[in-house]
Amino acid sequence: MRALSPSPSTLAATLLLVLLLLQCSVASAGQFSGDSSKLSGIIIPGFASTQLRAWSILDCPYSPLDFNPLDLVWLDTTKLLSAVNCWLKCMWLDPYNQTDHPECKSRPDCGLSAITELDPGYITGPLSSVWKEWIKWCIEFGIEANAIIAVPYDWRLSPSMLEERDLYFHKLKLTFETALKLRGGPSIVLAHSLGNNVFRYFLEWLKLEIPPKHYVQWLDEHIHAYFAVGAPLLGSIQTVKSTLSGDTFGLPVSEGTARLLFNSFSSSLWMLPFSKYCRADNTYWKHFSGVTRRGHQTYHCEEQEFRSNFSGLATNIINIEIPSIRGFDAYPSVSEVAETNLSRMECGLPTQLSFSAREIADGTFFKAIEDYDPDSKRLLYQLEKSYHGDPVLNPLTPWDRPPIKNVFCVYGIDSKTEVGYYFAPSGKPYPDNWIITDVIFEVEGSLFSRSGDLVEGNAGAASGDETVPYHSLSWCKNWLGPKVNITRAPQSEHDGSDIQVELNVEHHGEDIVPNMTRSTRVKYITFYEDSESIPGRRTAVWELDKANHRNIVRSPVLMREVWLQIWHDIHPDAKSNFVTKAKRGPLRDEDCYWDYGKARCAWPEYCEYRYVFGDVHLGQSCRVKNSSSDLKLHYL
Ligand SMILES: *[C@@H]1O[C@H](CO)[C@@H](O)[C@H](O)[C@H]1NC(C)=O
Ligand SMILES: *[C@@H]1O[C@H](CO)[C@@H](O)[C@H](O)[C@H]1NC(C)=O
Ligand SMILES: *[C@@H]1O[C@H](CO)[C@@H](O)[C@H](O)[C@H]1NC(C)=O
Ligand SMILES: *[C@@H]1O[C@H](CO)[C@@H](O)[C@H](O)[C@H]1NC(C)=O
Ligand SMILES: *[C@@H]1O[C@H](CO)[C@@H](O)[C@H](O)[C@H]1NC(C)=O
Ligand SMILES: CC(=O)N[C@H]1CO[C@H](CO)[C@@H](O)[C@@H]1O
Repeated sequence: MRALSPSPSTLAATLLLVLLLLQCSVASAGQFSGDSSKLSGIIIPGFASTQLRAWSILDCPYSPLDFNPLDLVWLDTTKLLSAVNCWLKCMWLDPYNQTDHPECKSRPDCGLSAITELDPGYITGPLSSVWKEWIKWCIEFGIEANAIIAVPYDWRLSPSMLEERDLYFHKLKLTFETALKLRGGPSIVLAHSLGNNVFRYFLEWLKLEIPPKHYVQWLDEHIHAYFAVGAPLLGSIQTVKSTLSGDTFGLPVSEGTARLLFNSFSSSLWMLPFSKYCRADNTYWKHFSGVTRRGHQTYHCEEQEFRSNFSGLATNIINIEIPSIRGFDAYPSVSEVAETNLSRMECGLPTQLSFSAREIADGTFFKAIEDYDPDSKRLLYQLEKSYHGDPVLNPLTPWDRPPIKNVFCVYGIDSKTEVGYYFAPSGKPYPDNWIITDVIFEVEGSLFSRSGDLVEGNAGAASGDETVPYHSLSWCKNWLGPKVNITRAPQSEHDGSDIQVELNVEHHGEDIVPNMTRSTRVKYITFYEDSESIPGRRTAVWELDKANHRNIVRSPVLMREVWLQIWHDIHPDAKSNFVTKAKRGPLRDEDCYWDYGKARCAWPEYCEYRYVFGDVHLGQSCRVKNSSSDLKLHYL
């Protein structure tokens, strides 16, 4: 009933009023300040979060359903169920040159609906619409329709193919420029998951596109802040599972089919895990020194890579049993690896080999199983062509802080997350030729096997967000300077009584872990903030307890914090560097509820009882007070 209510929430109205007033404030030259009506929000969605539509006519012989132009391909579960072979033709790409199937092709949809309407009916969770809630917030806060821009992309493609086939990065640059021209102000980038890899590639591509001395100026003019949400900064371990044994993401297809499909996409390797101690050559400088790079990509590893065991991650990512030996020469490419246990191989026993993130990213692993797996050659081909040999950036290398004014890195922690796998031959033919015999999980700072046994390794201070491990998510703590202010506050509305602050914590290279207490019943959000190390620029890391990788973008806490931070940034009276954490009251009618114990609306300072025709229960009639715009000034 309330969703249908025609009157906008009071907060939206008051916020809009504030925004209109702000419009009149005079912006000082060159510096963006105080005019939210000029801001645009640009959303870069994650893997599999853009709709794909058919751009062909395909008759499906044994099914009543055909594919006609503009029919939904990703994701129409009815068609997937009734005509799986047709559907596969429309999804599949040639594993070498990434061309479409001769009978059917699909192209990404455009506009906001391309990322908000992903068939939420059949599948819940992973693939359903993650952005719908976000858009709802924007509307509730009075943001104009043309201020929110989605930049959907064909998530099946590698970055260079995105540009080659769709001119994606070219169009993305125009999107920023159009937003500036249309609304007169910079944009806020909100990227989720793989969207962060896309944005990173864009920043490198841009370096080659505009004159070097205008690069930072372009960024300052066009981008006010970058929110990196759930970024797999050192890759995602689950990619390895999808590559070797298939991951259906909840779709009604077999794992083998999922594997075939996933491995036909060149994007499948974009999120491979890599070592934080090894860096690929910087293509940018090569470009100017005139050295052409052909053939082998080189990684330069710090000594630490060889002194520590797991490339800085929790454990070896792959432990795989190689069927049996056909003589040492069968795979000379792994001589160093194989050398470690030659004696067992000569006896013809199955051999278990282990691979760290470095050995996966540099191709050693795929070479090692080349003789046992038909997909290896194709994957190696894509790895060398689309990643190691990419003319703009080899993305399988650690990312330094991007030169954007305000960078916010946001992720969930302390969920059970897969960090390593044991594979063995299954005895079945390709594509079902590997089975997972064990999985290593990280759980709140410890490693466990599937059977629950504790495992030795290099567990981080916390665990990941269910999809991406902690080491990969928290890499952005390296973007903070040597001194950091840390604040831990409850995620829910709070009055400031349970808030912990540590100012100017020093750290050098290693992970920063606050010396703070945690009540087991409270979910916290921990803020790491630095506004000092680079003059005029701010960096922050927000860790949300138990926030899940895919659902984090629709979590009310994230939306509230992003809104308050932006609200703070554009307010001419803002004095602190970051929005205060001292208190969090309800912001929307939905946040107000009935307190049965006290027989009144909770948060009386913010909420009042105001019945509106159509309310069904007490809580619904608790609404944010008209006067709450004054209260919002507390957040400056
Ligand atoms: C503010 O409150 C009054 C009654 O107290 C109500 O009539 C009015 O509609 C409210 N304003 C908004 C914008 O909701
Ligand atoms: C891509 O590969 C397929 C099959 O290998 C081939 O038929 C097609 O002509 C190739 N396309 C291009 C553009 O090279
Ligand atoms: C590396 O692994 C070896 C053997 O498993 C172990 O003895 C050694 O302590 C490990 N080194 C580090 C730095 O963890
Ligand atoms: C953590 O804080 C407590 C009290 O605030 C202090 O006694 C303890 O030494 C601190 N530990 C570290 C490692 O700083
Ligand atoms: C930490 O907070 C204090 C007080 O707000 C501020 O002066 C200082 O610059 C902050 N430190 C960093 C590293 O941002
Ligand atoms: C170098 C190495 O790890 N060699 C081992 C290979 O396997 C045999 C039998 O299990 C061990 O005795 C070796 O130490």
